[in-house]
Amino acid sequence: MRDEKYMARALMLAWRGKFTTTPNPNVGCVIVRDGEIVGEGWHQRAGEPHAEVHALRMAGERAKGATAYVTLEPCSHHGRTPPCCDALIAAGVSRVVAAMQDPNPEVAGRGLYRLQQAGVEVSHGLMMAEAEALNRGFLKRMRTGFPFVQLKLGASLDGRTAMASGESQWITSPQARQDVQRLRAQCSAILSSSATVLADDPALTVRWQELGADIQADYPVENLRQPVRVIVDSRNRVTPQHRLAQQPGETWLARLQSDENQAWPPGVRQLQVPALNQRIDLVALMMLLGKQQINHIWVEAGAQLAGALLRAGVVDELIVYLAPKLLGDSARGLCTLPGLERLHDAPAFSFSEVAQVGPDLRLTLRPV
Ligand code: AOF
Ligand code: ZN
Repeated sequence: MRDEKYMARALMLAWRGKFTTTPNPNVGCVIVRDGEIVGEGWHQRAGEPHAEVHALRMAGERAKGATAYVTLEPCSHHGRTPPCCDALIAAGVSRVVAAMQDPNPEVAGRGLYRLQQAGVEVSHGLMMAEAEALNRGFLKRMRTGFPFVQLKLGASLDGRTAMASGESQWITSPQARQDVQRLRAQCSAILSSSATVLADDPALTVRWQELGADIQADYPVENLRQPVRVIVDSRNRVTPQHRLAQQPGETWLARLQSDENQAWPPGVRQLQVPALNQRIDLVALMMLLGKQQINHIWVEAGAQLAGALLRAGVVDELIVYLAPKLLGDSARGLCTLPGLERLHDAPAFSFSEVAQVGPDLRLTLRPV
């Protein structure tokens, strides 16, 4: 019971890194001695100290004989920073409670094993589901090599996304669009298509001032990180003049063949991706993005790419903003899929959450 209270606090602290830690996971740590919290911390940014190190620094001498609650197994490897299990042993911590093991092959049980070998009492599995929810992208990439993919869609009550003319600003409410900004800010990469770039010339950036006063108060502005913008561009249609090529952060153009004749701004890279029927092989693209340490992808695209990703079976979660409007029969549909002969063949989903966001609904679904 008491263990749960401290682990809940460690989880809460871990979430504070949600905008900044990628490609590293969100991790929180609480150090307790004689029923008193003597140290706590969370991982803030890749390359910077891990959660345990922050907590140990705060605890100082009081870490001796204490219990450390960590939302992820303490690491055992030399990455950008030294192993946390060694730091915990050196500080004289006598018990470590981890919510889950770290599936990173560099760690994978070795952190807990080394603690145990050093005489530290070790357990794992407390509030594991909550710890899994912290790092869906990191954990999927470590386990499978693939990023976690969230597909965002905005639609009317009759499942339409734009008028026949293409007019689509705005079907959903300002509150829903702020919610989108908040989720966008947490991903490692935003995926879109050249069709969207050519039609709307979007910036695809996170705009801190649009995230809301509560977020701005809790997360200082220097934490700003731009997700990588990844554009499926099989016919090399994006140019250096498009807005997204000039934004802070990086833009990666997923192409069949790179184009050496254009002078790209410094943040732009061309990724060569294998073809499937003369288009970008989306499964190969996901594998490649996983290799580039992209944990979590947020897709904001039109009906074509949305349909293609669903058909390729690479979508882990759908986020649908549903506006209480009817756009009528001539309006455009949610995603392009080949016509089905039988209901039996219809792709099916299950709802995992329904929330109201301003006047709209946000539906969270998983493919079944
Ligand atoms: C921990 N505590 O707070 C985090 C851990 O390159 P590095 O040194 O930052 O190591 C990154 C890896 O360490 C990352 O892939 C994951 O396995 C683990 N992250 N481990 O003990 C932490 N962030
Ligand atoms: Zn560590």
